[in-house]
Amino acid sequence: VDLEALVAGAREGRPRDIARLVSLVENGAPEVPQLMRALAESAGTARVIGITGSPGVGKSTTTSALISAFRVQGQRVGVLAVDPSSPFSGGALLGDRIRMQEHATDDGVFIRSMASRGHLGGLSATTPQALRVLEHAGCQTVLIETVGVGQSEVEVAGAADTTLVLLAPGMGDGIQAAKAGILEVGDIFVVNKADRDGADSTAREIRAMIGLGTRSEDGWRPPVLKTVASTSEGMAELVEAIDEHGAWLLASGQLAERRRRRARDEIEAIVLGSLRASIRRGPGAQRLDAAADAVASGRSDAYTEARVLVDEVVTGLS
Ligand SMILES: Nc1nc2c(ncn2[C@@H]2O[C@H](COP(=O)(O)OP(=O)(O)O)[C@@H](O)[C@H]2O)c(=O)[nH]1
Ligand SMILES: [Mg+2]
Repeated sequence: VDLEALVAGAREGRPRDIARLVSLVENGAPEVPQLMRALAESAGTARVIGITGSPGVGKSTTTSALISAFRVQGQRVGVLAVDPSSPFSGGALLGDRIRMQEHATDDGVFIRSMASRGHLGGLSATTPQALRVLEHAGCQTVLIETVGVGQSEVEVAGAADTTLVLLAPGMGDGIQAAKAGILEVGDIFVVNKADRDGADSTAREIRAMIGLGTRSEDGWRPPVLKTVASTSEGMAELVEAIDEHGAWLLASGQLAERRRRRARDEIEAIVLGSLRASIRRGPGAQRLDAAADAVASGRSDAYTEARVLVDEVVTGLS
C-alpha cells in the first residue's frame, strides 16, 4: 500500500483514494496507526451529525435530504452508513444506497456503507477513524447513519456532535425509545412520516417524556420536530435546529467536552483491542491456555491469572 499517495489523493478529494483509506480502517489494516498519525491534524474539522432510529423510520431518506441542504450551502459532505445489526455488509445497506442515489454522481459527496464487525470492537473502534479520513478529505459535515439496536445508538451518540433520533407515528416508537435509553442520547427528536396519522400524538408523547427526564440539566432542551423526509418537508427547520444545537455546543463548552470524550473512547477501544489481540495470538494465547488449565483444575483462580496476564501483556507492549 502506497499510503503517502493515498493520503495525498484523499486530500484532493479523490473518491477512490478516500474509499481505499476507509477500507484500511474498516479492515484494521497494519497501516492504520501510521495513517492515523498522518491524519491527526484533521481531527475535529467536520461537524458530525448522528442519525439513529428503528429500521424503516426514514433515516436514509432524511440523510439524503440533509445532504441536499448542505450541498446547497456549498459544503462537502461525508456519509457513513453503519449497520451494526449484521456482521457483514448486507441487505439493509442496499436500501441506503438506493435512498441516496441522487447524490451518487456528485463529487462533493462521499457515501460509504460500513459493517461494524464485532471482533474489531464494533462501532466505537472504526467510526472515529473513518470520520478522520473524511475530515482529511475536506468534508465539513459528516452524517453517520446507524440502525437503532440498543447499544449502537449510544455508541453513535458518542461519535457525534449532534444526535438526531428519528421516530415515526404509530408502532409504539415512543415507548420503545424510552426503553432503549434513546431519550438520553437525542439532541433533536424528529417525528418523520408526518404525512401519516398520529404524528402529533407521537410528538406529544416524546415531549412529555423529555419533560420528565433529566436532560435539561445540561442546558439544552431537545426540540421535537415533524418532517416528511420523502418530500423534504420540515428539512429547513431541521437544518435550523442542527445549527442551533451547534451554536449551543460551542457556547456551552460541550463541543470540546464531547470531542474529548470521543477521543477518550477511541483510545480506550484501541487499548482494549490490543490487550485482547495480545492474549489471543502467539505466546499470549499459550499463556492464556496455561492459565485456563490452572484455573480449571483448581490450582489457581481467574482473578490471579488475569492480573498476571495483564501485567505480562502491558510489559510486553511497552
Ligand atoms: N410516507 C412517508 N414515507 C417515508 C418518509 N420518509 C421515508 N419514507 C419511506 O420509508 C421507507 C424507509 O425509508 P428509509 O429512509 O430507507 O428508512 P431507514 O431504514 O430508517 O433508513 C422508504 O420506502 C421511504 O421512501 C416520509 O416522511 N413519509
Ligand atoms: Mg437506512
